[in-house]
Amino acid sequence: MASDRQGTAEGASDASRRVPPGQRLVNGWPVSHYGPVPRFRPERWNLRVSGATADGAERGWTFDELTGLPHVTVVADLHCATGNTDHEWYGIPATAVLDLVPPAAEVTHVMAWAEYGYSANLRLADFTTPRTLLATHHNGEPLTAEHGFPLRLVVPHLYGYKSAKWLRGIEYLTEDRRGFWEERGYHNVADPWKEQRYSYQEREGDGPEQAT
Ligand SMILES: Nc1nc2c(c(=O)[nH]1)N[C@H]1C(S)=C(S)[C@@H](COP(=O)(O)O)O[C@H]1N2
Ligand SMILES: [Mo]
Repeated sequence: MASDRQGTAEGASDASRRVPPGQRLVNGWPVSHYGPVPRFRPERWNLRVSGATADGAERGWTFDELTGLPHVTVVADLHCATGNTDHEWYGIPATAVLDLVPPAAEVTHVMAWAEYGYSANLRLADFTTPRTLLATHHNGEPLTAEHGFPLRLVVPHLYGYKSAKWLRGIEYLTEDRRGFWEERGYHNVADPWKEQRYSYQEREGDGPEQAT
């Protein structure tokens, strides 16, 4: 997980900024997730936007429909498992989802939903950074199955557990709710530059309830 590198958006080229404290560069691209790798079945697959939408309606796209949405390239590492030097992601900016399916005014967070019930909660502001992507490609190639094919979230500025692989849904939330790892002892916010790894480090306001 790592950092923003020099690239298309506002990344820094200063090497000291590239790797957050306690992180190291690793060779290759390790695979890291809980549970099996799902098989992509295009005829059953969709991406759903649900929860507190502005008009109260849900919206869904097939994979073919998704390819018609605007795409951008973002150069960024992943901060938990990897520190490879050439992660170039290509996909749909998260902001495009918000433009196409406006959230209700009360929305403060989103839940990213993936296959097999994996989930990761994000503050709306973390979801709407220009570098947060619904990625379909990595270094010019479609994602491999292990890395999230056909679609994964990439939140470059947070620890990797926020970057849900095999993404299937975005739920708009009007209050914060913990996702899969956030319920299992990981930090609700997950900023690697602040080393927000574990929920016991949470302070007032970092999570939906007092950390214990
Ligand atoms: N669906 C799903 N996505 C997931 C996970 C998971 O267990 N399930 N693990 C996360 C964690 S902890 C990390 S570090 C990154 C690793 O991504 P990679 O395997 O592509 O390197 O995926 C994240 N996305
Ligand atoms: Mo991770």
